[in-house]
Amino acid sequence: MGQSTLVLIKPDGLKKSLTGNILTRLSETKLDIVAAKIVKVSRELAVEHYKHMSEKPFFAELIKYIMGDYHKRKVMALVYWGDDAIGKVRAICGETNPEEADSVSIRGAYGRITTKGVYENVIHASTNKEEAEREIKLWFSPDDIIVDLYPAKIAKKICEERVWA
Ligand code: 3AN
Repeated sequence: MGQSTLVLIKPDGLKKSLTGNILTRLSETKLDIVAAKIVKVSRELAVEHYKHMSEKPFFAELIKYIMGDYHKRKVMALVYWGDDAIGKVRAICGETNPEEADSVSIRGAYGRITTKGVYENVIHASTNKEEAEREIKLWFSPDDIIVDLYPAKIAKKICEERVWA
């Protein structure tokens, strides 16, 4: 069964110039990339993405980390699609704790634990189908994705938007 999953190359991954290595590792899955963009993460987006962690003692640090306070103010967001996408991507990412992650996994090879105790683990990947849908809808609009993953509707825009001058 085809599945979609959100992948984020976090600010430490971009700062350490790991984008190429990470995308190469992920290409082993033979999944399709159906959306990709570079995002300057707002506090709102960061808090919404990690809302399930809001009670954790390291939450404030986690928000600073994903917003790029410690590295670069950018994240690369991608949607991968294909057979068992969630499991395949998470297997290559490795365990959440980079010290427990298999050393050949992305997190095992490139992650670290900061002196403040936050796992800087280079990459995020959705944990299950429900989280994948929530996260993809949070990070991408329907028109950013080259396939129709979820039902969408036409909304009349009443707000101003920037266009090329
Ligand atoms: P995963 O990203 O593997 O799904 P989550 O959702 O439990 O893991 O955690 C979200 C992020 O919070 C992790 N990627 C990591 O940066 C950080 N984190 C999780 N658990 C801890 C912990 N025990 N100590 C410090 N940071 C953590």
